[in-house]
Amino acid sequence: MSFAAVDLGASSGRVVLGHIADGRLRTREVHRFGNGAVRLTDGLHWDAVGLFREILTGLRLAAPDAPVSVGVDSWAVDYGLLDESGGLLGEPFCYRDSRTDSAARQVVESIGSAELFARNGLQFLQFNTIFQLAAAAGGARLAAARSLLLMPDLMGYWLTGRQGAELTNASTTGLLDARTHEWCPELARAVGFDPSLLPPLHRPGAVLGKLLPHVTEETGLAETSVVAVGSHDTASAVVGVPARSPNFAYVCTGTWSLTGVELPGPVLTEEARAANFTNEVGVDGTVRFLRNIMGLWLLQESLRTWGLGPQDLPALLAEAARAEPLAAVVDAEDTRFFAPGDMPTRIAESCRETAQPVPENRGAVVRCVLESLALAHRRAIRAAAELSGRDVEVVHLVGGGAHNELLCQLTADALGAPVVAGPTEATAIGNLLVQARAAGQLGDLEQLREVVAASHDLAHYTPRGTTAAWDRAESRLFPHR
Ligand code: ADP
Ligand code: LRH
Repeated sequence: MSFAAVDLGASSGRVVLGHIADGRLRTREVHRFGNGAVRLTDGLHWDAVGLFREILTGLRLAAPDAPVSVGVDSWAVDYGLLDESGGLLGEPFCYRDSRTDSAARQVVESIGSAELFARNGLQFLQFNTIFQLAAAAGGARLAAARSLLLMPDLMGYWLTGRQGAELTNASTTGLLDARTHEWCPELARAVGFDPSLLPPLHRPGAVLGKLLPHVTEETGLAETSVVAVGSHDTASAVVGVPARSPNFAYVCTGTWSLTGVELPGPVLTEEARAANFTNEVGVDGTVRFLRNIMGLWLLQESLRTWGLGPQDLPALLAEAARAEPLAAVVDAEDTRFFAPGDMPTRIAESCRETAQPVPENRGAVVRCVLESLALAHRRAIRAAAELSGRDVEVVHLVGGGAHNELLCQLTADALGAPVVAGPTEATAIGNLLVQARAAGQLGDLEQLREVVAASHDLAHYTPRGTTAAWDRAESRLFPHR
């Protein structure tokens, strides 16, 4: 019995087939495509229709294996608005669009950051859906809208004709109650939109329906159902962490580094809010207590600035490996790095402001990025452990960044703790495993993770030397903390 995972990342998407055999998950990528935001006259957007076309192409390529189900996950927070006939009201905005710069602060000032955190448990990120909707309030599109679908739910709607909101991704909107896991209509009203736009919630594992006839015709898939997975990519990635004990931290590294621990319930303390931690809902009602760190976006945008592409990465990483260690580090949570643009220049500015040497060549810039990420991973993991009381014995680094041996090693060095890297496709794997379970093949999360551990070659990194140099770098960058 085979399953198809559609995993849409901010930098690339893929369609992956999988089936369980002898307690292992066998996977085969059938389609991969690039993704990125595009600037139109009114701001930064995603090409939602283009992404759907790629999904259809991927499903056509998957058709010979006749997957019994398809599950879709994507990055969080972004949405399409539909009118009363179900038509899309403009291309979805990308979360990096600058229209939320002021709207987010205004919402926090009017509701109060403590009150907001007490309700939705989320880290302040200016792009949370609630802030995007505050920026859209009063506009013609929101006025014409009859429903709001997050990206994977939008793709699910185009596949099945059914509208709904999957819980893990809904928890990233800022409109979900962190305790009851129900929508907060009063928060919707407070930012100026009708709560009836928010569709009914469903959990990972729910069957959404069969493919629409024209999708069947287009793809050749006849009996395939669409099944809800952890549709927030990070929720699926955390399912795909090959942990063998509860005492683990994770770093889901792709465009972002989502760094934290998995807990049975939210941490809604004032300390957690002040440390800018988020409580996102995971599969099986778990909580992903984590911080969003700027991630390999810093590297992606540096490459773009230099006119280079992913094919140039190996040579650059080799240069970075030879560069001087810990010459300069920047705060990888600094919002100056959030908008698309010239990262090497922003990095140089940050180094000057903190009285550190400016990286002089590309290898040194990449070294600075990777060391800054490693330091940010360490800070988030230590804070997560302290704020939640969870012991962390091992750090699992999953996602595209697990390909990056230098990043994995530096993370182990900074933390003085072992790092287990892989799988790189943890998100697609988590997506597939939740589908396999919905088909009756697997049990609890622990068992899902046993399958991941049994199915993938993992790389083990042990820390080199002491963390003294990292301690010095940290106090150089954060002298008052
Ligand atoms: P997202 O889902 O956010 O689009 P991914 O998990 O696909 O991100 O990770 C993409 C990142 O992984 C790239 O930006 C790159 O830095 C890193 N990566 C991918 N392949 C390699 C590789 N072979 N070597 C080093 N890094 C890699
Ligand atoms: C990672 C991710 C992350 C969100 C961001 C918008 O792809 O889903 O968890 O915060 O995108």
